[in-house]
Amino acid sequence: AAPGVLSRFRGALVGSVLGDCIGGEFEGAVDVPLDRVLQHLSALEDETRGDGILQYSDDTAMMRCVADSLLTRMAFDERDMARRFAKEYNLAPGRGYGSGVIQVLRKLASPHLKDVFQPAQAQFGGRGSFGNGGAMRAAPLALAFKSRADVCKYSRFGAMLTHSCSLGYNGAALQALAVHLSLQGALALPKEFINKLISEMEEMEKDEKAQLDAKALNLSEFPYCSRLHRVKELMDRNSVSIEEVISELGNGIAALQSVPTAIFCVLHCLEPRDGLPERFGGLERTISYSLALGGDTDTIACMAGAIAGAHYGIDSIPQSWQKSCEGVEEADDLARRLYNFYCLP
Ligand code: 8NA
Ligand code: MG
Ligand code: MG
Repeated sequence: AAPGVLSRFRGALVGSVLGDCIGGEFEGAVDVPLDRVLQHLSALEDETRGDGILQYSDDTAMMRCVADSLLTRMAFDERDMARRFAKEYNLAPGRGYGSGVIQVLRKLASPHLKDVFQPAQAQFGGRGSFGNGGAMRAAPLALAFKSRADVCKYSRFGAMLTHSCSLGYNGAALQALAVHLSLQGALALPKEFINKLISEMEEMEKDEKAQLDAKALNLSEFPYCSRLHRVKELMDRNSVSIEEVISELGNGIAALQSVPTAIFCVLHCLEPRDGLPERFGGLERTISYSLALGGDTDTIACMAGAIAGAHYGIDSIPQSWQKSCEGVEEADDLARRLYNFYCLP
């Protein structure tokens, strides 16, 4: 039976934390053999292993700020969210933040700051960050808003607090939309799922700023749409190598090189795949496959984990994985509270 809505909410936020914690092991690695991924995963099932719990990184730290802010303010409040990012960074600066975003977080801590979007706009010579930091924390926004238009609008605003380049905030909107559609069961029809994402991104990328940013970065027009078309082509193929996925979609810290990749991981792993254990369910396949791509593994697995968790629900996630990762209980609690706030009549 398809999971219920509460199970999907919990799966989304817990799946995101698992991807971050489990993916941290391979962050930045160029070549990650599937054997090593499976070894890392089977160690999670070993209760006697001595290396303790896997810690979460900036991805989860900021996702928690987004959820806490939405729950406390009962709406999107950019000043409150900015303050939480700054406070969280100040309390735990060693969670692996991107080198650029640290400057923004320091400025956001100033009590004299008038415009909370200003520090992000000053990044990279005024061009703004195109990193995946807005997208990695976008999942709670997909749980908080009922309409697709609101999910897009607020995930873009939420990202703009640190990422003012349209590639950065449109990537966040794409990730939030993918989670939102998945919560509604849309992955039951994968072709329609990807087509919906393409048509939403067409609207977003028509925007003048999006056109200018793409040109300034020497990208084709409609960069997200063209990546999503590549995702669609790869979906149609019987076999796809890891190398092809990396060269067609990317595995880097730019949102353009990681959000469509995460979406592909989920779609590709809807079915059993060669090299992955038969006993693995879809969420386990999605996370293992994301790690095998190498590159920004914690963030790609975090984003794929949120989309997959929304599709398969909380009961698809092995207890041993949940017990191995820091912050799972808190994420579960945030998901339940978002459900209570926004889903009950
Ligand atoms: P960010 O805004 O600092 O962007 C990340 C990086 O992307 C920057 O440090 C730049 O190198 C590059 N970049 C972004 N925009 C531009 C631009 N306009 N021109 C030139 N270079 C640019 O931080 P973020 O929040 O987007 O980063 C998210 C990633 O950082 C996540 O993957 C997260 O896991 C983390 N991360 C940490 C490590 C680590 O050392 N632990 C490594 C990679 C990523
Ligand atoms: Mg990280
Ligand atoms: Mg990362």
